[in-house]
Amino acid sequence: VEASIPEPQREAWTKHQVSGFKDKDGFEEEVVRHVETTLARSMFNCDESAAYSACSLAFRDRLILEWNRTQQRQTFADSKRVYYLSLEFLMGRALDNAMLNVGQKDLAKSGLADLGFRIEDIIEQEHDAALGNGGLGRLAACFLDSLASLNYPAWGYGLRYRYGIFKQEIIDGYQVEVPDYWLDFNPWEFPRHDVNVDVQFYGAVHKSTDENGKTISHWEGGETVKAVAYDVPIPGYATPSTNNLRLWSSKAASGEFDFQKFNSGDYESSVADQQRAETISAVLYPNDNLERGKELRIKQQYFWVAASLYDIVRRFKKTKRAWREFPEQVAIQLNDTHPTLAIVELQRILIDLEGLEWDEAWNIVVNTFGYTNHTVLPEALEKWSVGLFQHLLPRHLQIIYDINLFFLQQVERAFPNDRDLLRRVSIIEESQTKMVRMAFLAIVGSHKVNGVAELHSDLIRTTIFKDFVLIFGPDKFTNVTNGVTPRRWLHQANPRLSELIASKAGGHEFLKDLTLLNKIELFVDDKEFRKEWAEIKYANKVRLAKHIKESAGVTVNPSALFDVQVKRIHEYKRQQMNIFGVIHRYLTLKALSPEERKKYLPRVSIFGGKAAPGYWMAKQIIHLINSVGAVVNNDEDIGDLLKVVFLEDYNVSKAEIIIPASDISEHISTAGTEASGTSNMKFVLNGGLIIGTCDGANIEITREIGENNIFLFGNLAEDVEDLRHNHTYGAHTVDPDLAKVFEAIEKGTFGAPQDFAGMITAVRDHGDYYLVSDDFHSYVETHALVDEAYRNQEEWITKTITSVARMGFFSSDRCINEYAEGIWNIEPLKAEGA
Ligand code: NBG
Repeated sequence: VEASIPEPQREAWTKHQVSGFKDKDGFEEEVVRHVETTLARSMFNCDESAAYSACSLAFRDRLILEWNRTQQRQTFADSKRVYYLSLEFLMGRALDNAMLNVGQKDLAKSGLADLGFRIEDIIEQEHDAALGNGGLGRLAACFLDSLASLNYPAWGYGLRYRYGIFKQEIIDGYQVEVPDYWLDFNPWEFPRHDVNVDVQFYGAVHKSTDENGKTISHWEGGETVKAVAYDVPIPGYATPSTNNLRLWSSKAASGEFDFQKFNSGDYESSVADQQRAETISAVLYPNDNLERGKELRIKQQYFWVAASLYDIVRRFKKTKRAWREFPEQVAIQLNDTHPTLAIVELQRILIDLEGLEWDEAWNIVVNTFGYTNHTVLPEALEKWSVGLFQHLLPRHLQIIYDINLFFLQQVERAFPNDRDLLRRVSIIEESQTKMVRMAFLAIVGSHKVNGVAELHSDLIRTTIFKDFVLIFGPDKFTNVTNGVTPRRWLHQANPRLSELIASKAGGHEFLKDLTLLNKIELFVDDKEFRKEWAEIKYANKVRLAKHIKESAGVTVNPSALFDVQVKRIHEYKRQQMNIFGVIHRYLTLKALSPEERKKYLPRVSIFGGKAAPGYWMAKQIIHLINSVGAVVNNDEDIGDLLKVVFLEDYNVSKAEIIIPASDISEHISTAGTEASGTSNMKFVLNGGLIIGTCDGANIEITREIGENNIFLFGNLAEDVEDLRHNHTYGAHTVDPDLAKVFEAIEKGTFGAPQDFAGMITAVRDHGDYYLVSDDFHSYVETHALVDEAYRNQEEWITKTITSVARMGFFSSDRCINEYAEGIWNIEPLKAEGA
């Protein structure tokens, strides 16, 4: 049915065209209207949560109008679009961001005040949208903000998990996981029940021959699940452009339930089909940098990829262009290997459904896709068993075999008789159980492959993907160093600092062009500026201290040095080294006379982060941190000199409080393991210094801000392999200071020693894979330098101002422009007024 309104009736539509609220009065009117109609409440029962809902709905209505216009503009311009496929989008809260991006926060603040509410309390009501684990998911969220802010025609595609990342509770010092049922009320999504796609699983492949004698494959039978679209508007900053994030939710294809079964009295199993289908999008896998090879996970991947590609292809087909123009209209970016099946699915659509020849189709596919690698950790590289594929996606397995065959033939032609090379690069790993290597498939099926920081991109070129550089040449491999959005991570999280910068950098332009931050370096000696700079940091620390008191029950002194490590708990990120360092400090303090002790700089060690529920060692680390806190925080000899805090349930909205309050933050991964890190950028951008290893983006941060403004320590990536070799085959002795720390733990200073035995034996007896002992001495020494530097407050302030001034490079806007130019070949589409 043609859904477009015929010309004669359009007049009525134009006459009644909806527009968003124009001023404070209009805003208030919208809020009251939503309270009284949408929420069916009144001024007699409007609590903060209802006010939040109504306020969000008022903004959502505004966004949706801009969003409609943006989509119409993009369709009309018919220019190339980019599709960002990510299994994770760690969005955090939306209301504050929406108000700031559309430039209406002040209006909303005074409107809400008129209605009897404080805007801060209203913002606080919102539940984080936590559809991601850590850096990878948050990067996707920053990218969406930049794509919209820079007016790129772009869509995000993901899954609408019913349960996002679990909520973490700390009970008796242990992590306890609680489900995050975030969809109870979510004003930011639009269900599109009319936009749905049937996705097929299992079944079998049959061949037939057409009139020209060509073989055609038909994938038939099996099970069908329905994907329903939910759209989330993504507002750009200071532009009307509002992009779309489309999240798919799974439903039984047969409708609510099977009436046949129901009528025959089999109610339970009639509902079971429904529930089984809904399981696909039910829960986010809570692993960061780890893949488990579970069947439900690959079902999620195919479900999401198939629905997204169907949508993308449908949109392209409306333009009636020839297939060969597909890569001129469509760029698809694979956020890690999770969406790699999209490569196979597009090839399948083109050859099986659209009747293209293999080579023409493959050419289109390769020119469409780009692949971003986010890790070199072997346990995080996806591999799926051939048997599982055969069962779940039989036609895709055949296509993968063909892709591999043609690829290996190409390799054989270029490097004749190098059988070991063929074995090494084969997409199919010929192991005991044959496996499909998803990263290799992603490389072969994309025209560009990028890492996320210089060191990381060098590492993938010289280690895990070395053979592919030889085969495809170096140009296919590139680097795009990560970035963060200054809108959320400066303007929203640290409004006072943002205003102070604006007052010296010529207004808020720096939020659109972060290189303008360099203007504040001129004021590094300006007394007033410095004073206010320091006051803002202090106020942010007071705010965090209040949060620490409320959530962890620990009183901390805002004048102490705040030392922060917040990120997923992982052995490679080395929170264990941090807590060992804290214990070392504690033991040192205890050994001093009260007079000597007083000379020490007071410090608060703040930790936060979730452990994957099945990651035993990570949970042990959390337990040790809490156990050390319980002892140290109650030791009267120590008082304010050392406090140890574990902040429960670290997430995006808590990061917005924690990051602006940090003096020094820890980015201390074993060199060569952290692909980039992005919180390092956020901390420096907020006037905190960092202590870190020569790893990931730390290296480029150092280059930008100057090595006097960062505390680097530890072994270099190039030496890691030799060190590990020596641990195994040479004499491995534990650093003497670290040995004392182990001794204290084993004496029971922090509770039952057996609770922490795993952490100790990993270092002492099991090869110290993460080089904790090798780096410990320089880590402790560098912390002493931090203390010394912090004592000189004037110097410290100079360092922080200089660093912020030089952080312009790390905007996700720069990053997105690099992708647009070097990988996607797309142009922004400016709206009037943008
Ligand atoms: C993570 C890396 C981080 C990096 C983010 C974003 C994965 C697989 N990788 O170092 O560990 O900052 O990706 O690129 O989650």
